[in-house]
Amino acid sequence: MKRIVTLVSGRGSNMQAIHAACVQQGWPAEVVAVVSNRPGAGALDYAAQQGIASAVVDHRAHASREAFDAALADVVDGFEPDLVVLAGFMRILGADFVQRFEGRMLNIHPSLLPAFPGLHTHRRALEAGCQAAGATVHFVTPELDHGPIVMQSVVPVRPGDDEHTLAERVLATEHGIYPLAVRWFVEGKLQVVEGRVHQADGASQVWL
Ligand code: NHR
Ligand code: GAR
Repeated sequence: MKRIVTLVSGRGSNMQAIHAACVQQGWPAEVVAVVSNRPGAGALDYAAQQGIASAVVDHRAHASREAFDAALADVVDGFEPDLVVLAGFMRILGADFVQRFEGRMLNIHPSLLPAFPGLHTHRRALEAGCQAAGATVHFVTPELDHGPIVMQSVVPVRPGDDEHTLAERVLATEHGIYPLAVRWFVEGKLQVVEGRVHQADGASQVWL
């Protein structure tokens, strides 16, 4: 069984989608922990309800980014993960943290990368006049939102959209693509060649 540790900061709907798919579809994997940098994160309530171990590493309790990263890495390592899944995790991780888990850490970012890395993606996509938006599952590398792309979803931008309506439309697709990407990882079906991700069965890596 592959051990999945999820890192969250908020409600954790992506973490829940992954946990539910893992249980319902009988993956050779288990979500062993939910780790949050925010004590009040809704994701922690879900973990408690489901009997998933959880931990809080509050970034405000650490004097520097390096100290936070080191504490977080120790907690995550303690759960002996085969895969670390960032699911709405909102702290930038330093190179030391990333290198400790490189090749076994995924993130979902709510834009069509390489467009709009960083924060406020939906607002920036609307301001740019984009006609399409989406989400990207990628391997985490030290450079923010720049790792090899596992899968993307595409949705239309509709007249009258604001960042909330667009975020909601994109989020619904995140709950489709993130569990699929994690399933591929735990089934050993992802291979990274020259910075590009191949799916062993030739399954489509875009959700339209
Ligand atoms: N770390 C690395 N090294 N590489 C990535 O690809 C990462 C990462 C850490 C988080 C998720 C993320 C995203 O998908 C992620 C990807 C937070 C920020 C940010 O600016 C940016 C990107 C992402 C998450 N955070 C502020 C900070 O100073 C704090 C914001 C807040 O607390 O609300 O860390 O886009
Ligand atoms: C998701 O839309 C995710 O893509 C995004 O935050 C939301 C978290 O929702 N992530 C980022 O913006 C990372 N910077 P969730 O907590 O319900 O999964």
